[in-house]
Amino acid sequence: MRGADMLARSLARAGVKQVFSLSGNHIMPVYDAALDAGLRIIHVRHEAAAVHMADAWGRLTGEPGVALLTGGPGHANGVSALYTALASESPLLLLSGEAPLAERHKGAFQEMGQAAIAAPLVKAAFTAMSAGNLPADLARAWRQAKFGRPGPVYLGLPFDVLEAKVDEAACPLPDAAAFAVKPIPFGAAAAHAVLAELARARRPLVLAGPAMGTDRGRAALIALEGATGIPALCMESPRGINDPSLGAFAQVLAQADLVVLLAKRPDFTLRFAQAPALDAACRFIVLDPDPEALRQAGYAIGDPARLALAALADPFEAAAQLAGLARPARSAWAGEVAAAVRARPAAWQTVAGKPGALHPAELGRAVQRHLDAAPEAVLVADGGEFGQWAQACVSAPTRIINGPAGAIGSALPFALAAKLARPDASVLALLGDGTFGFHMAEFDTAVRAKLAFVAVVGNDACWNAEHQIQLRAYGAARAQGCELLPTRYDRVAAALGGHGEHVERGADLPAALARAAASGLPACLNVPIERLPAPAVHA
Ligand SMILES: Cc1ncc(C[n+]2csc(CCOP(=O)(O)OP(=O)(O)O)c2C)c(N)n1
Repeated sequence: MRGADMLARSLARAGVKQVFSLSGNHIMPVYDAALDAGLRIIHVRHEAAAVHMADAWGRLTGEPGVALLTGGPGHANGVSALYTALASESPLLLLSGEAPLAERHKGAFQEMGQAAIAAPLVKAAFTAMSAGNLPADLARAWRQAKFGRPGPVYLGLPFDVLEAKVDEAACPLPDAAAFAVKPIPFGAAAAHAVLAELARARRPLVLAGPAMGTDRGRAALIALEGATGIPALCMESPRGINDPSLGAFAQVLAQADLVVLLAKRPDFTLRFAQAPALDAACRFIVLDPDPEALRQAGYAIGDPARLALAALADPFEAAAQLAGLARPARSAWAGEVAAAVRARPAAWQTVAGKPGALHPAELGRAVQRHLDAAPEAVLVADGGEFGQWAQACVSAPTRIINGPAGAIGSALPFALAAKLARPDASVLALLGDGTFGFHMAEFDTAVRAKLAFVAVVGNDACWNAEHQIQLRAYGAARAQGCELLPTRYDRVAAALGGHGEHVERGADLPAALARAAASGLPACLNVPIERLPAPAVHA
């Protein structure tokens, strides 16, 4: 058996059903081995899309998504997407072919320091050195991706390692236990210490990091909030405390006197835990699975008197233990926080755009009604100002956004992987026109893979987020370079075999959304919108 067969069979043992891939010389043995191992290949049109798809798969299933890329430039193309997965704490395996070990340092075709290139953007990066060890290498990478704070892991696959023959009897495939991780336990004593601090606080908050932005994480936070009466929120937006989907959260945050950071870094998203975003006297309990993150939290918080408690903890274990031991309490504070998070300007319920250009809130209203009628929905939101409007106006039980990385462009690959992970769900992506351009060729992948979703492009013919910066910082007379054309992105989707419609009136949106969903194809609604700054929901 070849190393490639050992790898493909080990992937199947881990429960992997498909790999997101773009072919290339170095990895063709794995394509061949995938036939016998029963692995489906979702063949994409750009390597970064494969990594974004693996990212979405990880967020939706909790198990690492697998991207399989070719060596050199193929690998390099995919690397940028690792940053989004790392910041969103998404379990992912990047497997890239590499030049043969035997040709290293001799000028091999596409020889590149691939592990070194990936290293800053992953939890671990290493290269397989023997075919016999491939199953163990894969299991190790898998466990690393899932353990503690999840994230991407890189495993390099030199061509001669994939082609080398091994004696199967001498190298057994990993069993299920090899892929399992044990969470860091959170004992009753630690939980009681946290609960005692919480009982003394008047305006406590629990803030969770991006790893709890998943369905499982949101359910854990709802259970924790229900058991303790303490508001528990997930922060996963690059806009941090001004996350538009958290309404006027920044106002209540400034009043908190104790914040439990549940695998949530007190980083730029939380203004480094300093005043005025947080009260100068606010204290913190830091529970984090990563010793380095604990150290950084202490450094950011600064004054040791503000650090009530810090402990190594798995956030899910801690949430469950705290919920199990808490005595329920109700407070006006919880109601105030909930009202702040729900707060949206009343005008958004009725506002309409100009002829030929919808107001983003008008678009959001129609999309929300469409999603509310779907039995199961996954919302993807991405882009600049329109992405912020989308997140402020539209919600769904399951949501994927670009996350703290703040990198635009992942929406279409996310939507495609979401349909694969949730075949029965209505998958709807809201994205800006600039954002659409990054991975529009993935409509072709979606058509070939028979993955239907609806993408709604808020088209303001502009890289508006940057245009708005120009207007604010330099004035309208010096705004240059951020214009786009009013391109018919619906026609792009249709040309690639999908369903496309151009919708200029709010009244036409419900029927267009229904037709797009009923088409059974990957669909794009191109909707001209007004060029507005991101919403201010703090009123
Ligand atoms: C990968 C990446 N490149 C560039 C940026 C900078 N950026 C943020 S928003 C934005 C404009 C996005 O335009 P569009 O998707 O059309 O949304 P709009 O702001 O127009 O609503 C740009 C260029 C980024 N965040 N990520």
